[in-house]
Amino acid sequence: MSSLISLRNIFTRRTYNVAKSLAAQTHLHHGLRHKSSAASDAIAAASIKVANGNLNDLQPHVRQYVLEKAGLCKPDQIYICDGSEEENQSFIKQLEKDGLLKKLPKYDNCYLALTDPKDVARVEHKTVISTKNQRDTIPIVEDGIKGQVGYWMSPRKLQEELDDRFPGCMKGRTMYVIPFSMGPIGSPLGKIGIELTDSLYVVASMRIMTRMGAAAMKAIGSGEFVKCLHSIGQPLPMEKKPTNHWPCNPPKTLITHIPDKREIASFGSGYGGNSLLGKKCFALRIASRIAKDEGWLAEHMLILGLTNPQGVKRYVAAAFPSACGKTNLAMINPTLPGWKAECVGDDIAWMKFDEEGRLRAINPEYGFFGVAPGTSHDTNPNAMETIKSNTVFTNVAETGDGGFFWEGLEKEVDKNVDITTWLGHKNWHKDMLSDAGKKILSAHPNSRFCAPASQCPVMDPAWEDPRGVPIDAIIFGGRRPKGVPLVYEAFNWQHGVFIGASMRSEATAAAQDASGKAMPKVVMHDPFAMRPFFGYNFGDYLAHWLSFQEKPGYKLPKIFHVNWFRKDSNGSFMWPGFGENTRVLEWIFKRCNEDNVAEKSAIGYVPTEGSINLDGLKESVDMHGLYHLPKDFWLEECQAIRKYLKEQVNKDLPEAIKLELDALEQRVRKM
Ligand code: OXD
Ligand code: MN
Repeated sequence: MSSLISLRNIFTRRTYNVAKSLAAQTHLHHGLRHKSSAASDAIAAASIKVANGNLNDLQPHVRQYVLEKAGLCKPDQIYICDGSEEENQSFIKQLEKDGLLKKLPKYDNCYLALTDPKDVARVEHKTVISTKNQRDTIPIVEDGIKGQVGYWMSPRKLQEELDDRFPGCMKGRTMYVIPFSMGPIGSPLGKIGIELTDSLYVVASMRIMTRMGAAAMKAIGSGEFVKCLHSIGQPLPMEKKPTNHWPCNPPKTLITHIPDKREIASFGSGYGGNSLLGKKCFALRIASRIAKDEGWLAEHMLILGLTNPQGVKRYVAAAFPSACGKTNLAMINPTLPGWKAECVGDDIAWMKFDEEGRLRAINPEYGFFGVAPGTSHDTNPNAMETIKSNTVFTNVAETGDGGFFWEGLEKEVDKNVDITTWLGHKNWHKDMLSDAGKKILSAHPNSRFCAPASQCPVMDPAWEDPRGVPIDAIIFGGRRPKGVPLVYEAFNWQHGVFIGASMRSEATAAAQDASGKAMPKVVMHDPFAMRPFFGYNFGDYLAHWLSFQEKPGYKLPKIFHVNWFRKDSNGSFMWPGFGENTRVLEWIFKRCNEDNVAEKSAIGYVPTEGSINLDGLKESVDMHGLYHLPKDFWLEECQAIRKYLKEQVNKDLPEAIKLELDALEQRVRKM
């Protein structure tokens, strides 16, 4: 049964009839247009039922957007979300009734969603940015080279694709209007969006991930808001019953951005980064473009507060590609006595220089949408505490006693408890093999928890400070099994920007190849950990970062690179990682105090002998090995970076970055 039917019984229906005033307002429209005119769409929508809220109470430009999209998507009714707990509970009940959420009774107010197995992750090749000029979105790559830093679509093609998808796509469903704030409401660093969606799972998740509801709607006033349209792309009645009660439309999935118009339209996927449009689509792709226009930075970075035993506090922002333990670092429990670490955010930082020239950062999000597998009391006890209540889990396994399970929790569940995998295989156990000899995973590798940030026991007292927190250091990192030392510091801002541009990390290209064999791991370029998230041409992005060094009075943070993942010749990790990473953070902290604990190397400043505090470390660590800079490795690294930047950024590569690369290569040659 669709959510619509029972919502009809729950909420009083109203009919909105403002055809005349709408016709007069349509000239305000600047966004995506269906081939029939926006005015006639809006007029068609004017007699639509409103299940909750009052369209007359909306600001004219908000009402305009809602009605125009309702006219296009033709939902049965509109529901304006107020964000209240009562409303949320009614949605959860509805989701349970529709089979989209299942209560996990072991915890308080926690639920499990299982998706169609075809809708489990972000789909990069179906994620596009549309600008008039291709070069505003992506660098023009060298002939015969496949671009890797974003996908561009012409406005004409985009219009065709949208016309093929959105007209009538919400028939039989409800269009929910979600007003939301990225950042504390009223923060000078925050921004407002409105997401229109036909998915209640999206509404419930957006309520966790953003500050959603009436206060955000009020905050719009007559101001700008980012327009976010989302549809699962399955009007009713559906031709086929949805798999797992999860309607979606994978063959037609398309995630589109129009940065010039601050507009997003996403079709066909209900999953996380494709559907919770406040996150990757708005807070990174659209926001990075707004940030360029307005002179600030929207980055794929965690924000962490560190207090030393003397009570001095500093904040750092850190960018890591996926699979590098970003959420674990954001919630680190320091092992060094007297040190405290507090979390401001685990994924995205919006950062702007204030009138005193200090870089200040907010976490635009309100929750964590974290990768579940690998999270445990050993790796991240604070995350485990955070997800004990009010959390939506997606594609994890379920235990017979109503709990969650995933790879990494083996030590934490009763050996005799039944485990049902995300795909519904019962009696799962860790040695389970399929006919083909492949391991069956209990949870999907990209399964997630979606939990309120306020529940994290180590949230920083200033995490909601509207002014943001002052950033003293920016850290780049990657998973580098060879050659890259534990930590090094950029010589200056420009060198630091070059280090960000050169970021690489080991990733599994795919879990299996076509024949089911495991694929080798490869080191991939992921500049600034932003490769899938740049909202504009990566070359222009580099120029934007570089421009801050020209600004008088700006106190530029120091820039570092860390690598927790170096391996020895036996393939074992050389550094213990996790809470012990505080030892590296301590060194970074000292460098921010200008302590004399660094010496020059070919690649940057590295710690002087003995300056990384190893007191109390349980295992012995080969610090010389961790710092060794093999000449051959670094020459190859220079070559790989040169090839990548030449092929991928080509004519848009700022001269300053080329000079940094030449200088690095020269220093390495002299090693
Ligand atoms: C995420 C990602 O989901 O970076 O945070 O993919
Ligand atoms: Mn991320």
